[in-house]
Amino acid sequence: MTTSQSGTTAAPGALGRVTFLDGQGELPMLEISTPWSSAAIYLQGAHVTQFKKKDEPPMLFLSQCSRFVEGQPIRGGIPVVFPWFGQREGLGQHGFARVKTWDLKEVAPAPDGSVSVRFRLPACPEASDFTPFTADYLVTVSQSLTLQLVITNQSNDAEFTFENCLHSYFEVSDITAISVSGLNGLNYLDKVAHFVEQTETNETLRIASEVDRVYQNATGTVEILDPRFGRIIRIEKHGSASTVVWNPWTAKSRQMPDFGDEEFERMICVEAGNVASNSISLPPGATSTLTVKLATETLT
Ligand code: TA6
Repeated sequence: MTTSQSGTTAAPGALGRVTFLDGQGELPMLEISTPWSSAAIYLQGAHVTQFKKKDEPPMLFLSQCSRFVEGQPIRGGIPVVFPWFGQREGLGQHGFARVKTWDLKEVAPAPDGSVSVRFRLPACPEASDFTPFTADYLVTVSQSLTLQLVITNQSNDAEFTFENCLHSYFEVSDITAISVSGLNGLNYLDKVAHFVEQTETNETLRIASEVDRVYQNATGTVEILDPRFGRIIRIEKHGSASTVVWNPWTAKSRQMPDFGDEEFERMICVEAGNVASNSISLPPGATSTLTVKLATETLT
């Protein structure tokens, strides 16, 4: 690690600042501030729980009912889903990476005011069922938020097959007032309709009921248009062939103990990753990088 463990740390002359704290539930976290924005990251799950540009509403949604308990997922922000997505028999949902406490390897405030931090998933018993791998996660906070999940197959002779997903929860003014563009023409697995495969025919997607869709072979940029907040959230990605869109709506919200009954009204998940038929098979020694850039701009 290249900076001290406590107090406020910044490279001399740099404008970015990193503060190490005990967050909710006394879980260790980092608060980052830059000339343009602020962010919060918990070591558990290397979980970005907030990114906010100055003079804008938060970009990420974080549930008021979230647990902050060691070994349990945080509800909201950006869970790192790896090495599997969804249910896996006998194992938990969405992999173990989101509930492990990641090692903080580097904190790098840059002269231009941005701040990058790098985490590594530590060795853990759950990983021993998989081909040996390393997982690094680089988070860069500036005018936008850039996330890079870097998986390397450390085996000399075996493939490593996995799924990954940056399960971003976005804050919106009103779920019925927003629309999502960039999905038209794509095929998706509809989890609300028993995984039946459908084709997106809408130019922009509007949400008026539970939506849980895995868009396949979806490599393009997606935008959330939010007229009441007067902003666009742009999700730009590389190394990702799947986009997942989720809003639990009323009944599912009530089933989730760590999510408020009405909170579905002001969130939407638009997630970038490689899941289902887009899972990744990495040859021995190879590396795969999933990069997601989240940015906002004014909607006029
Ligand atoms: O990405 C959408 C999804 O897979 C949904 O099916 C939904 O249940 C959600 O993730 C949340 O999963 P979680 O395990 O965090 O409750």
